[in-house]
Parts: sequence; C-alpha cells; structure tokens
Amino acid sequence: DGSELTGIENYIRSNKAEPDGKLFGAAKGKNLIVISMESTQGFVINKKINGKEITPFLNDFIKESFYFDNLYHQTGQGKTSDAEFLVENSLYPLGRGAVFFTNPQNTYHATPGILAGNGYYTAAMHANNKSFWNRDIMYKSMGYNRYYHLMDYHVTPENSIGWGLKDRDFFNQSLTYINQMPRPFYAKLLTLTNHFPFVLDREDKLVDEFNSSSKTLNRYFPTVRYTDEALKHFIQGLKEEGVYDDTVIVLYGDHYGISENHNEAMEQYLGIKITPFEAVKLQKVPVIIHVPGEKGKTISTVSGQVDLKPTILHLLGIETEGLEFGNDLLSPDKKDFAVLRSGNFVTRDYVYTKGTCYSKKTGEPVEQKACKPYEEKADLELLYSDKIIYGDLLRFFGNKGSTVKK
Ligand code: GP9
Ligand code: MN
Repeated sequence: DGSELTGIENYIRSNKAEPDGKLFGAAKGKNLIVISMESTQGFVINKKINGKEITPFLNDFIKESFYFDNLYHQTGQGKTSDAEFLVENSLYPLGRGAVFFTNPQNTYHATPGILAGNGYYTAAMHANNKSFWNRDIMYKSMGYNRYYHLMDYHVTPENSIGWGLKDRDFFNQSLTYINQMPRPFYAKLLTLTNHFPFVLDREDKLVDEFNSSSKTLNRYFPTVRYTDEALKHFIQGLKEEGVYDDTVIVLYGDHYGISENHNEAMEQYLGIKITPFEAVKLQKVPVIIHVPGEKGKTISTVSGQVDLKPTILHLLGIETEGLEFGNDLLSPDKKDFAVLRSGNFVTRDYVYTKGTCYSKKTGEPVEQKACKPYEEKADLELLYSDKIIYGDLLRFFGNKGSTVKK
C-alpha cells in the first residue's frame, strides 16, 4: 500500500522552500520550450579556444535570462534519459540501469502530464529512433500527447553527421511543427550533434580543435560551438514567428561530455590540476531560463537538475504537489545542496567525494564531521527516491498528475 509514502512526504515537506512571491506565476499561461543540450558541461561557458568564444550565443543569452552557474547534473547510467527523468519528475534516476527501461509503466506525476492537465499541448521532439532509451513507452507514462521522432524528420546523408540529423536542421524542422501546435504548448527538444565522438563536417567548424593528446576533448570544442550556433538560429526563428515573447525557454546540459579518462588533457585546457575535488566541480551543467519580461540574473546557489521541475511549474503559476525532491531555484529559501547519483554531494562550503570531505575554500580535505550532517540527507534522498520508483508509489499519491491515458 502507500503507507511508505507518508514518511517520504513528511521528509519532503520539512525541506520545502517557499516559492518567491513575485516570480510565482510570472509566466502564467506562457508556452514552454525545454532544450536538452547534449553533453554540454558548464566549463565551456564564457571560455575561449584560440581566442574565440566557445558559446558566444549562450554567453549573450545568459545576460537576459536566469542563469544557474552552480548546478550539477545528477545522471547515472541512463545518461540523456536520466536527465529527462530528473528534470520532469524531480525524482532521482536509479543507481543502476536506466529508469526509462526498468520502470516505464509506473505512475508518474511528470511535468508534461501536469501541464496537459492544465490545458497545454505537450510534445517531445528528438530525431532518433522512437524506441531509443524506451522513450516511446516512457513518454506516454509521463504525459506527452505526441513524440516527434526520427520518422517525423526529413533526414538525409547531407543533413546528418555522427548520431544523425544535424542540430541546425533539427531545430529548423522542429520550428515548423511548433508553429502548428495548439497554444499553449510545452515542447521538449533534445539536441544530438554534440554527442561523443563529436564529429563535424569541415564547413560546420566555427572554432579550432584543441591541441592535446585527447582527440575527444580536441573535437569537443567545435561541436559545442556548432550547437551554440544552431541554438542562436532557433531563437531567431522563434522571434521571427512571434513565439518568443509568449514562451519560457529553458536550456540545460544533460550530463558530462568529457569523462575522467581525459583528465590529463582537461588539465592542459583548464590550467589546473584535476583532483577528486575538481572532478566533482566539473559535473556542473549550464542551466538557463529565459522568462519574457524578466531581467537577467546569475544565480549561484548550489543546485541540481532535480530542482528544475518545481522552478518551471512555479514560474507558470502551477503549485507543486508535494513529492518533488527538488526545490524552486528562484526561491529565496533554496538551500545550497546537490547530491549526485554516485552519492557524492556538494553544499555551500563542502564537496564530498570518494569518502573524503573537501573544503570548497581551500580545495583541501577537512575532517569528516564537517560533511556528516549532509551525508545523511544525501543518502536519504536517494533511498527515498529509489523506493518511490521500485515500489511504484506514486500510484498511491493524490489523483492529480498525468491526465493522459496510457
Ligand atoms: C540519443 C541521445 C543521446 O537519443 O539521447 O544519448 P546519450 O548517450 O547521451 O544518453
Ligand atoms: Mn546525452
């Protein structure tokens, strides 16, 4: 039965941050576009390669948006799909396997279902095979009205590279579909070009490769730059079509692109030694939320992908239901905390990794007991989230959530 839920609900309630009075509902009734930026890590923002910005568009867009520069990915083996799961459910993914494969038939109270229940048309858009990551099944459980997948896109050898359709073409074709959607709509778009092994046609390379022993890291810069350019054109397109001013736009990096196997080359690029402490800090991903009519602001509270669902719903003026592990990033009460799926965690003052507590100020190990209070919180959240997923506990929770029939 649902009795296990009571303890979890109590835990969540006692850790809730109240939404900001002015920003709650600041984007009521607006469309929502969420873009998952493949393998985009935070370290590329406002950085250069051979004198050229890697993300000139994002660097500008940040200035007129809420920008979260201290937000960590919390994905596990489910990679992109784990990020989707975190962002739309405010639950953690699993420690082993991908929840999209292990528990696709659960009851979820995901953002698409909640928005569908509030009169939104909800669509996921991604130019890959529909069953990749089991998305076709999972998207139904999460409340999507429509999944625009590979068969909905015009894909040719000329407009493809690496994993498939180039982002520039993906955005162009998606814009045509977006124009036809009923209003208000929620569209989630997943990019693909900046995926390992980071290959690009010569004419699409707008910055140099890096020069190190890691061909992977070397190639990463031009593909990040390519997607940045594709995003610029997409936003331009939204403006030309008159969609931009009526739409909240959320961009997030899904997970790391450069694994620890490339630390030596990363050290060369960053000019620092990558200790276990620095390796955790490299798990930051950029998150940008553009709200029409709101001024730009950089917010540096320690946070994670799990915090996006309450943030987005509150901006749209929709109350959260009470079983979200994340907190509203725009709340003045949001605490500095992010637990990664590995159990590593970050607080305002400390980073905990591989059994060692590090001071953020010095980057040096400190006594364990400094991290101790957060260690319990970190373990408890992951444990509770796992319980909800393995026990399909949202079956017993309220009667809101997804209104889309399976
Ligand atoms: C494929 C895309 C990339 O559809 O989601 O997958 P990833 O390997 O990053 O999870
Ligand atoms: Mn990915």
